[in-house]
Amino acid sequence: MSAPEIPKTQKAVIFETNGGALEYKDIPVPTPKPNEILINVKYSGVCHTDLHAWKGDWPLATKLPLVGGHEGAGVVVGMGSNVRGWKIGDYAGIKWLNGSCMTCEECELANESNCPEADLSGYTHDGSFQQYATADAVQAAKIPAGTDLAEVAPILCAGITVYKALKSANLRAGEWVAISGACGGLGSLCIQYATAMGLRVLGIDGGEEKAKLFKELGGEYFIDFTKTKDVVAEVIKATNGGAHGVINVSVSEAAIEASTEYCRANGTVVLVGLPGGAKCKSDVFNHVVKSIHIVGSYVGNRADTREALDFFARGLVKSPIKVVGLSVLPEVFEKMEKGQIVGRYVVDTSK
Ligand code: 8ID
Ligand code: ZN
Ligand code: ZN
Repeated sequence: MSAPEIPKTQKAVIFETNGGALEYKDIPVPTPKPNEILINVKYSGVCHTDLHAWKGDWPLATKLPLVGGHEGAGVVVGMGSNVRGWKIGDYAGIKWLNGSCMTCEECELANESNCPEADLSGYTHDGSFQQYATADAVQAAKIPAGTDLAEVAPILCAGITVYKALKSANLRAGEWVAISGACGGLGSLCIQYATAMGLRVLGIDGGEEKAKLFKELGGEYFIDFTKTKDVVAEVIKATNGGAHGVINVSVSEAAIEASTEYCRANGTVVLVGLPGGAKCKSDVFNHVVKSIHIVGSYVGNRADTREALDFFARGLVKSPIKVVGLSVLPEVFEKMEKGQIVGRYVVDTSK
């Protein structure tokens, strides 16, 4: 394929300060560094992390001004001189981990997301809320030709993250996994990966619409936290003794604490959601006597990416998406802040 014409400017959503105006406007198209590919982003998922980044919720500074977004799916339109393994026209994905040093101990062990020099899309590196974005050629995700780019977008963060989190829970087929925040972006994919792995899925989230989505995606037992008085007791009853594993994808400190109480003896609580300033409180007596494990899980590596995409390609996982224009990103953030997103919103960068 001949090199496509690349414009000088493009549409993007950009902010100058954390919590400041989200401006939809024309900005220059970036030039790829020698190690980078240039991707014409067609669609980008909107992850709750993008909202945290904009608000400045975490003890890690964002680049400013910043173009957010890290679930970008598009087409390779350019590349730097050192790039190997990509050609113009390939489908490529922008992930949270844009690039890493590849020489430190964590990179050597394939824990690239834990690299002290990790470069993060939509955080320290302009991300996918623009029509053209750059990505390190080593870390960019390979997306098979013919894939629906809107539907694959959420796999690039939400899918990879929950797939890795489920692996971190060390569960066996037939065991119970509880998903706290089951019907948001990460949760709605987690239900399906868990089901595909042969696990029994209990979901906790709030509202009728989420209860409906939970059943549609194959979940077995739903608890509405806005209506249930004692979530801990109900999980223990429904799972006959507690969930063998818990995936915490809600943005709630209280929900994380509760998960340490309804986790079964010798089970694993996986921390994924990142409520600003939160602490994981676990009663020491309960923790010891039940010998529970509490582990953190942070996106996934290149193998997790390939495997998570493979579940999607085989039709085992579908993205429950709603597609809207990039220009209405502020409205998506507003809904997300209120916990009103059912499944995942994906922005179309052409609108
Ligand atoms: O690698 C990682 N660890 C990683 C990767 C990607 C995202 C971590 N995250 C983090 C995000 O930064 C965010 O903090 O995971 C969290 C969830 O991201 P998301 O799935 O993109 O958010 P969402 O779509 O808003 O879904 C959150 C769900 O939690 C429910 C909400 O109703 C919503 O459906 N929820 C809340 I808020 N409080 C709850 C509670 N107390 C709850 N569900 C049950 N109990
Ligand atoms: Zn994300
Ligand atoms: Zn490194």
